[in-house]
Amino acid sequence: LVNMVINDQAISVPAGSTILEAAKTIGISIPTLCHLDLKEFKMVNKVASCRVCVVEVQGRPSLAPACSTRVMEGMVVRTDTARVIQTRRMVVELLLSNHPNECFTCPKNLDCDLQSLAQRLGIREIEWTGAKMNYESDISSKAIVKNPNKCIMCRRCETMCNEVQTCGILSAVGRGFDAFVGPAFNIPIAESSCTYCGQCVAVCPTAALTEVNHTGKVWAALNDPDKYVVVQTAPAVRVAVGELFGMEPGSIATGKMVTALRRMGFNAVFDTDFAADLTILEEASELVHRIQHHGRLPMLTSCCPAWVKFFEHQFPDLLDIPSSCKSPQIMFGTIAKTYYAEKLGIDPAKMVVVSVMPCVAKKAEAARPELTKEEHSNVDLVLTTREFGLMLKEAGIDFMNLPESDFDKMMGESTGASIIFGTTGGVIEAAVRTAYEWITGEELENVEFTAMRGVQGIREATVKVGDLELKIGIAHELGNARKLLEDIRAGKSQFHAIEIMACPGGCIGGGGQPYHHGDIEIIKKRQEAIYAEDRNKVKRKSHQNEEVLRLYKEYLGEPYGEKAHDLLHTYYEA
Ligand code: HC1
Ligand code: SF4
Repeated sequence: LVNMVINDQAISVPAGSTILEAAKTIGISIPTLCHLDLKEFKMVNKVASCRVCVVEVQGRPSLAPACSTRVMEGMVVRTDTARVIQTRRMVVELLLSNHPNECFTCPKNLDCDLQSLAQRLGIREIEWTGAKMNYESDISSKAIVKNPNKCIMCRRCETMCNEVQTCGILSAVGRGFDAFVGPAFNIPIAESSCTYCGQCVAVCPTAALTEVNHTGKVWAALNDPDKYVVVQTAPAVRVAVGELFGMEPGSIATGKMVTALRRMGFNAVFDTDFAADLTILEEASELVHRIQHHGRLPMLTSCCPAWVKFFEHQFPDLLDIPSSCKSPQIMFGTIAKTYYAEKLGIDPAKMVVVSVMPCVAKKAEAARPELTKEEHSNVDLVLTTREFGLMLKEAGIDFMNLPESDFDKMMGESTGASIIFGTTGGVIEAAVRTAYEWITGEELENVEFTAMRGVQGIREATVKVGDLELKIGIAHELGNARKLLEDIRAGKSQFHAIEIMACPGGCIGGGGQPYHHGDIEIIKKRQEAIYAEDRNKVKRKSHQNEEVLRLYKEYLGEPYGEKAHDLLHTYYEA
């Protein structure tokens, strides 16, 4: 421990702590802007570029950034002197002098770290008139909008993209007042190797990076009497949407969410979890098939669209190892516009399928050419959890006081196995629950595979399935995925199956979720809620989903059979 004094209080803190961390232990919150520290997910932005967190350290002539200055024995720090406060204000005023004055219409209005900092520091006027940037927004992609004029060069997105995701898309472009972070040579995002994981969006403190907005198109569809509009909700949305309405992180809001969607006017409210169970029937079949017929191993899960983009861009020589299963989102769209449309006698061209997803890459996935056969796409519009919340506010729906209700029948049933898709490790755990029973012919009693759970970037588990020692690998964040893929490429991988999710914690930490503002506890609480919701279910194995079984009986035939292949499987391209 190191002994020191902050604002006259003597404290002892672990050696290696920063002044910022030390101050926090005694309830002193030093303002920050560029700083971001989600340590357990290895997401740490340490550039210390903004200088908002400066403090006075006795004996040092210049102010020190609290986020990157380590404590030392006998250090005496003040976080509240007139000089400190003046300097912080000046730093923020300079940033504001170079920032567009459009808070009213900004997508991050009331959710912007720069705006809240200006409020916290009580800034009411700006002394300088800075040069404003005047770039066009980059609207080239189906998922992410980049507005360089709002970039404050905090470099959070760059750290995320380059160090955590190892995608290397983002770096500084231009100089001085005109500098911003973007793809090299400022090429359009759509022409880069961006995976659309959206983690840059998740950590951008301003609206320099946001999602493509589908809310207007969804309202238009809901108000079009010729359209039959169905909605599906992803597993991770129900454990996060409540945060937008003041519920504690980790609250489960499934029933209210369903009622809210019905009140918005959707003709049918369905669950992506239904399609996740369907995915497991296909994916577990594929895994068993590959194991029993000496197929290509390990098999990789394929439901995370950013991860799919990543291996297409970065590992084009390994395109035969991912599962050929479409993601649950896309399987849902396909089944809605075939089986469900036929059952109800609705012309699929008049059906609009909307998804509510924790993810921005799902917008790009829904627009992939090979998944948008014929004249209509399978999934037409994708809302993030945040956009869904905004629409509810716009409609004046009092989320907190809504009664709970259930999903509609035919594509609304789900098991616990499908719910755990929402956090990394859950997809493969769900697949093992089913594959175990299929391979051994015995009932699996304890369905919880705790070795597959947690927040570590790479996890391994071995499950005894009859005579087989089934070896499972799990990774979240693309940098960790890269390590597992490099092992495969080098012929060193021992796994039968690997689950990969691009975002920290999986979909619960997706780029379309309510902003976590750097609080890792929020992501962990969502994860606990996912496992709690699984335990709440009587049926916890995908092959127990009656609606899925009926779909096979009435329409698809056998899992992994011809019709299932035609409708539920896809291919990848470099
Ligand atoms: Fe996910 Fe999935 S779990 S990818 O993380 O396989 O987005 O929640 O909907 O498709 O089911 C996201 C979540 C989601 C799909 C499923
Ligand atoms: Fe990088 Fe992901 Fe952002 Fe694309 S979406 S720029 S891959 S962090």
